[in-house]
Amino acid sequence: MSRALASTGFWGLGLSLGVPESWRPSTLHPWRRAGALSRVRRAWVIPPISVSENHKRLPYPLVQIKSDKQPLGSVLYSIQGPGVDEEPRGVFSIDKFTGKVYLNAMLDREQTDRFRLRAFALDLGGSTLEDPTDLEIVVVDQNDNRPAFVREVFVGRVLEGAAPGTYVTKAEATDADDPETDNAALRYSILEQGAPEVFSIDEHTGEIRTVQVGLDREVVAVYNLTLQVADMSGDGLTATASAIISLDDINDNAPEFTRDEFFMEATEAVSGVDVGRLEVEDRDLPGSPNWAARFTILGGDPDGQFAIRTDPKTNEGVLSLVKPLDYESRERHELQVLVQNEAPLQAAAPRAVRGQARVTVWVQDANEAPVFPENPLRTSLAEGAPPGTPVAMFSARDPDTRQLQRLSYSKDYDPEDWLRVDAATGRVLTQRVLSPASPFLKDG
Ligand SMILES: [Ca+2]
Ligand SMILES: [Ca+2]
Ligand SMILES: [Ca+2]
Ligand SMILES: [Ca+2]
Repeated sequence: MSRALASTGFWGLGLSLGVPESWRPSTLHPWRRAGALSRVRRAWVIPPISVSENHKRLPYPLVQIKSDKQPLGSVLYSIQGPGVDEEPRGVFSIDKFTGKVYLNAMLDREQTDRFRLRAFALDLGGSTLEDPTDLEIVVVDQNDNRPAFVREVFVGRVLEGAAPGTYVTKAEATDADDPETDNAALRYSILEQGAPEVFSIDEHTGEIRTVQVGLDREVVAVYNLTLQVADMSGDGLTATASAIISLDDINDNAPEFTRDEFFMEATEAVSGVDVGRLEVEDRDLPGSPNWAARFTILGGDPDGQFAIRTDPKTNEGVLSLVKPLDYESRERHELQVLVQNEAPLQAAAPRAVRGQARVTVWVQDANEAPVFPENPLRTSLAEGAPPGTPVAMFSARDPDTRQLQRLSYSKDYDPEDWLRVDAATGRVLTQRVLSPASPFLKDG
């Protein structure tokens, strides 16, 4: 508050604030040197009058101007300009008899940092005693503005494994105070980040960079930093913001099978069916090419009977049959299977322990029961038909086509022993005259 505000060269005009009421303003002779200098340059040589913003004791005497022509008679002083009779009106006034200039309102440097007034000296008759002269009033800054970050959250991204010193993002703050002074001299710092220190900030530029080697997304994917900015070159008013820094994934983890060996069973003689699933793990970003598995059958499938596709949801390998297996020619298949990512693995990534697995597929011998295409078979017969009348012809099918099997037919339930079945052909004949009164006939 009570900083020395200005001392103005050869005029010896010194103003300070916070002094007692009895303080008398310095006297300024704005016209005294006028004659010695050219008219054009005259305004330049009158030193500015400095006054601090936020001055609360009002009215406050700023300066007293005097004309050397006063001995010739009474002088009437007046001022004009923005701050007097132009907006903002009434900030300054002058005692027309004494020439004392008063400040009447609290100043805000951030709104108006200087006032240019015109000063007049007239005789009592209203005639000009002196040429109008300029009075410049400079508003001196106080640190009355806290620095402010331009946003609450700064977002940054950096590849995991990036070299120390890699640029991540830039924090930025403003301060409404005078940029020429310490009041707006900002310094950035990181208040909080997880230990150990992972990021640094340039205190002058706000640039955030990596510090550590071996940033690993699979350990910490997102960092949340608390940033601070302080004026007065770091010792003044402060403000805080966050920086959220995400590590972008690289493919630094090889996919691995969860087991060294998988066992499955597959039915022979079918194709286009799934046999089983191969579970894998990959620590990289799920759903990304760094995570997605690709399977290769390295050996054990000389006839190309197997294929492996990836389940995009689970990343499992789905083993399927593209050509039918044959139990009789091979009961067991042993496949050597490799898993890799869609994206190439980083050269520095550790080698996979279970990058390969053995898959044992046991072939199931298929011997399915024959089936009747029409079951039950309904038929009708004339009443009193003689024995030997054909009733129906059953024809069953055996899906077990790869095995030589003979079908034979026989009857199972015939309480009144009416029918006879030809075991080889499946033909059914009557062997007695059917009685319509029999409780075993339906609908007569
Ligand atoms: Ca400030
Ligand atoms: Ca200020
Ligand atoms: Ca990976
Ligand atoms: Ca990774």
